[in-house]
Amino acid sequence: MKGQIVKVHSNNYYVSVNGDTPIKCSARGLLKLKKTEILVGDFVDFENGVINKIHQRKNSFIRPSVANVDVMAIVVGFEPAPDYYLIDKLLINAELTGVEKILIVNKADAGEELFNSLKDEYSKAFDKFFSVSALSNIGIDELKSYLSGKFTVFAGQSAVGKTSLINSIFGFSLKTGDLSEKIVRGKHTTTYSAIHSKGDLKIIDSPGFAVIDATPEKDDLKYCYPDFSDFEGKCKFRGCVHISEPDCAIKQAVEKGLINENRYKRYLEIYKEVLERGKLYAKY
Ligand SMILES: Nc1nc2c(ncn2[C@@H]2O[C@H](COP(=O)(O)OP(=O)(O)OP(=O)(O)O)[C@@H](O)[C@H]2O)c(=O)[nH]1
Ligand SMILES: [Mg+2]
Ligand SMILES: [Zn+2]
Repeated sequence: MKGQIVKVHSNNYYVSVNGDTPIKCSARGLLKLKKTEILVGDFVDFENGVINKIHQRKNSFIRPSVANVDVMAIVVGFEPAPDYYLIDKLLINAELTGVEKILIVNKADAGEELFNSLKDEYSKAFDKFFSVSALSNIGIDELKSYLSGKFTVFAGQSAVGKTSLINSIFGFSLKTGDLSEKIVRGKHTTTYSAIHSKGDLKIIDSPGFAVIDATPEKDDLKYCYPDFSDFEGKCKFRGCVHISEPDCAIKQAVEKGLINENRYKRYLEIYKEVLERGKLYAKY
């Protein structure tokens, strides 16, 4: 039988067939031997509680650890303060797979300042922006109708309100956490990814995280910036990576304010990181 993994928890895989109540399964020895990780969102063949085969994936992510999604929804809020590097790196990895990228700015009950500044800074990077409040139900209906019929993953820092949004969208009462407790004790409330679905809505709630790697090779990083695309190919040197080359169209566009300067500055830092990582791998 073919089904979809809706939850992975301590070597148990929960498989749902056509949205039905999930069946607890284990993985066939061979899959374990190959160290093939089975991800939430994977389509699998299973029989008598044993998964035999993972179907080819449309896409997959390491963090959050999910497969086959249509939309990467990055969730932020005014508290905890957004980690812009984390947002950029999530976007970079999403760009490599071609999934749709949306920004959900939660906690709008506290104002729309953050939403407006992020919308400005990331205007080219996201396909769509939402200002919502899980607690006050602001913007939830619009978000729901947009996500209807798409398979979405909620990703982002701990305590931004991913689970609170799931509760508000589906009318559930999943466990949410207290911000101060998370900051003081570094405690995450959601500890594993799981698909939640009802009608046409299908969303993965994932555990919050603080660090991820940008996965592209250094020369490909620039292609993960839609901000640059209008100016690509206009630099003096072919193969310009827009770092220190002369007559760089990207740098000129930054100076003219046509590309957001903060995004570009972080690009330089992320490029360095990717470069260092490449050197590290080359040692082995
Ligand atoms: N003011 C305000 N607070 C909110 C809103 N949504 C969530 N919160 C609060 O944010 C805190 C964290 O909420 P969670 O939903 O547990 O956050 P999470 O992103 O799922 O966190 P992890 O599971 O650890 O990744 C809780 O104290 C919520 O009450 C909102 O719309 N406005
Ligand atoms: Mg959560
Ligand atoms: Zn250039």
